[in-house]
Amino acid sequence: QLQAVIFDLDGVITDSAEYHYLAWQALADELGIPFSREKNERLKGVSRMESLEIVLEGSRLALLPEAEKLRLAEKKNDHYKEMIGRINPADLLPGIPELLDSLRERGISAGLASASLNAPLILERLGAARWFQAVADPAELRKGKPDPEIFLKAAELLGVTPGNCIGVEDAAAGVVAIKAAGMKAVGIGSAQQLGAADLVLSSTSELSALKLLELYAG
Ligand code: G16
Ligand code: MG
Repeated sequence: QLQAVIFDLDGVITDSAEYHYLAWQALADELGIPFSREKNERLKGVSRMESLEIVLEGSRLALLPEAEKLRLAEKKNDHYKEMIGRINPADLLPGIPELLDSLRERGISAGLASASLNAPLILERLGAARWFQAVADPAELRKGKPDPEIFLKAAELLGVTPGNCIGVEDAAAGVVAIKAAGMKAVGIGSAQQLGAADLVLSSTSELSALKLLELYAG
């Protein structure tokens, strides 16, 4: 029986990716290093410090001492936090409130598996914290996606068996993490990028509790 659905945040619950992009672009401009939307694609689902490494890749700044890198990451995060301070319930992606209500009515738990240290703040701003029975804390984990650790942690916090869960992700590394956790995976985006998922939907508006139950049963 389907016990829980475990969600990624950025790109699935809300589009905070745009703010991440703007904050990284501003930092890159300030440092005088090239950055683009294309390069930004590689940052999706990736931790803050790993993202910085990708941003600095190919530049001399990649050789900066760790303390300087931490300072740059903090600068990006301050700017990012300033922008996400404006997030509100209207920023929930289409179909998500209906899906979370419907899961709750059916007694199916919801968990969050986001690589973002800002996830609890964003859930509060969205008015979405009430829907989630568990939020995995990425600060406590050793490995990021594509490692399954964060999805397994969310299942553990919910007290459910991974095999009785479905994970929902917008990033290829996230889909790999879900499958490695032994869960069924739903990808939100293009089938070309998320081919490893058991079901790919082009938008969150296509998600429904019925579709998830069908996927689980099939
Ligand atoms: C999100 C984003 C990533 C971001 C990461 C860390 O992950 O997709 O781009 O780098 O969180 O965010 P922060 O700097 O806020 O800790 P997810 O897993 O929700 O897609
Ligand atoms: Mg994501």
